[in-house]
Amino acid sequence: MVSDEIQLQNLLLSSSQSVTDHARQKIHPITQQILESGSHICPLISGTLVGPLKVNEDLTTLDEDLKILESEFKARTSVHSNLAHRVKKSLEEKDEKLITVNTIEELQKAQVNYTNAYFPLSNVEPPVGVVTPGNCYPHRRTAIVIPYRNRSEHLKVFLRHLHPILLRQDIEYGIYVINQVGNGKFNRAKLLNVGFSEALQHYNKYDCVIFHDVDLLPEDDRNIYTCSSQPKHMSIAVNIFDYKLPYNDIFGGVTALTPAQFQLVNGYSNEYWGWGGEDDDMYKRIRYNCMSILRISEEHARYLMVRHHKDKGNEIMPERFTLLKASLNRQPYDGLKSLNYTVHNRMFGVLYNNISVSIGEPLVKTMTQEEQAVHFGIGIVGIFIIYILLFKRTCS
Ligand code: UD2
Ligand code: MN
Repeated sequence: MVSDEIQLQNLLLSSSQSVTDHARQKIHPITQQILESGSHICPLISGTLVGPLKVNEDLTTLDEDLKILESEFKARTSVHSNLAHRVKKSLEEKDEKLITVNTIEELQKAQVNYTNAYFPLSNVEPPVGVVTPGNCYPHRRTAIVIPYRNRSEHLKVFLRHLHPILLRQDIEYGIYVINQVGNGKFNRAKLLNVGFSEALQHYNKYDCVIFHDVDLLPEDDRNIYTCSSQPKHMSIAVNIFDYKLPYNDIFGGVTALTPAQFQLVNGYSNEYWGWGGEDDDMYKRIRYNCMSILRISEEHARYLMVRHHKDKGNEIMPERFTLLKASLNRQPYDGLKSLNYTVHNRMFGVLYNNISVSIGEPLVKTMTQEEQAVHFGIGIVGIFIIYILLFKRTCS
């Protein structure tokens, strides 16, 4: 989906042939300056992409590599801080009045001296924790939300791998690690709901939210981290599935939804505690709301999943099939609308943002695999004892 803001920007800042003189007069002085100074709007497909990539899984240099990346980030200056601030200051000195115009319709209707129409894209600098391109003005803004607990090595490999790719893609982005506090049952879907609301609270200009497992590493930077007119499934070809879709309706791994698409389906269900089901539930929500799933070419959408065992606290949820059957009944109330959680800590950093949360416990307690095994064992022993008691021969 192309937001109004992007349409507006494209209209005003595309080539001079497509923008009438009348429209040009409506351009804010800051935008004018951007055009004149040669700074440009980031292209849809950046020229710096390299295509297929090798994933660096070497753990020995990991901490050192991240330190270097962090210091590079600290030294970066954005186009915002360079030009927009200077122009804004000079406007303020002249005591000019700025009028906010957010959409094309507003702009066209505006009965104002158009040269003072404020073009919000150009001079709003993003907060700490959002990375912005260094040499062009972004018009695509993506929040990457990661459900997380006890996977620090995976997270470091992920950050080292992903940042350079996103920088090459010339988008504005923030990475939100949503860390589930405590040893209770893991709930990936609820963490993703938390991440969605936290990211938009932090920076309300995101036009795309990508829900991303921490152990998945893209193997091609032509897999662009932005949203589409339909919800997008991005991890199509994953090494553990032999680079093929395991089943057609799969919607796990890495997915991209605009805020409007996510809100339309009321986010994820909060009821899937433990492994599995939450991704299929989301697939149903999307289809139920008459949207389709978009997939880019499997040549570009390749991912490597770092090998791992099942985590403690994320055992397979046996009740997931029962939940899935009633999925659409629950959709109107179970999701973003019923989301509750407690934030322990918010840390907005150079390389990522960490949000530690308590998300509660399942209403109905489910058994862990060990508990199931113990119950099964007790059952067998019980049957054996009953058998012995009933059929025991007594010798006189
Ligand atoms: C599959 C899906 C995944 C999800 C899951 C079922 C793909 C490629 N992946 O992954 O998206 O639907 O099945 O729930 O289709 N995590 C932690 N700590 C934990 C447990 C999980 O950080 O203790 C996070 C982490 O980001 C991880 C993600 O949750 O990548 C999914 O868990 P998984 O990797 O154990 O599940 P997996 O690989 O079977
Ligand atoms: Mn995994």
